[in-house]
Amino acid sequence: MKKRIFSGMQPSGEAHLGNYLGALRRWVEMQDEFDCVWCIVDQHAITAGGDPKEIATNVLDLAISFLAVGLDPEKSIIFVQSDVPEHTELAWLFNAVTPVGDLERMTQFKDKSQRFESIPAGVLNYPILQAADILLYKADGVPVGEDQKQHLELTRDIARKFNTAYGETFPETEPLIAEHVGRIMGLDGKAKMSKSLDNTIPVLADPEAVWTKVRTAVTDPERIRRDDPGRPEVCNVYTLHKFFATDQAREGIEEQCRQGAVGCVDCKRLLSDSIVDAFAPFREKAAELHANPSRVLEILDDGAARASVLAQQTMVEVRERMGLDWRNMIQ
Ligand code: AQP
Repeated sequence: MKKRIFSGMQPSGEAHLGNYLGALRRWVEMQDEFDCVWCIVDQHAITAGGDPKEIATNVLDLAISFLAVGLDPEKSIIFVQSDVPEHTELAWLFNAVTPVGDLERMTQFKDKSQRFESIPAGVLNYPILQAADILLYKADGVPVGEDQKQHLELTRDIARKFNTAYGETFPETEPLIAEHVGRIMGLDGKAKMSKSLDNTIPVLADPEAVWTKVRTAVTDPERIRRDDPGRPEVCNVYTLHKFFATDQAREGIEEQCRQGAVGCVDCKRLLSDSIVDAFAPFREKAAELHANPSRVLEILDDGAARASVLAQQTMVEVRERMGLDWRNMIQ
């Protein structure tokens, strides 16, 4: 039997280079080898509020991005979290086995809670819903970026605690974090590229929009004049070139940067052009899908129906184990 893989992405803005390199590109590769379930996690995107209209539009846009980069509904289940209510049911039940202290020590909670005067409980409980997303499908592995490693450890703890309290039910899911792409840095070169930090390079945007973003990227801060020798090893633009340029082109950029023969603006222009070229076929496919949203909705409906079958199987088991299948249990 093929191993089951689950992963999700928030519809909280345009898919960016970090999402693509750290997640989507790998998801596409995994489809032939594994039994894959890919989810648009809209219930995560509302944990800290948000404009309802924007979230709804983002769901459709993210579904289009999934399909445009090559996720294939013939090979994988592609669906929206809120279409399968068992996610929130299981999350509630996992509250019974999750210590509050474990949630409070999550780095992402500590970082995000700084942004609020009054912290929404959803920001604290987010990893419980994430554990439910994954364990509902009894996933063997979850491809994620490094930002999610700690949450995945918590998912394993929750599975262990549930199994100890109620009997063997859930696997201990493995985080699948790829080398080199686990943490793509944002345009500021300091923080992880992240939609909520507005430091992203969108992957399906038109060429001008890509350039508008890339031109603001921070480079080597010690390089003041154009002919100052650069230090590619500290420059995020150079790091990003590695994902797009051939070995030969990359070596050329590195050498010219060290000699001060190529300026940072030219280097960013090269990067922007490479990104625009690399994503051209995906942009084309996305435009086709935008013109035919009913096809996208069909795919999501079918995905939700297939995901529901798996989710319901797990919940029958969980309800019985926890004493919630009470009508049958009192007979
Ligand atoms: N910078 C990144 N480098 C590598 N992988 C990344 N991922 C996200 N950013 C990077 C991976 O993409 C998948 C989807 O994650 P997400 O929807 O939480 O992405 P986000 O852009 O980080 O979203 P937000 O809305 O801005 O959320 P926060 O602020 O929570 O990060 C995951 O597999 C993730 O690891």
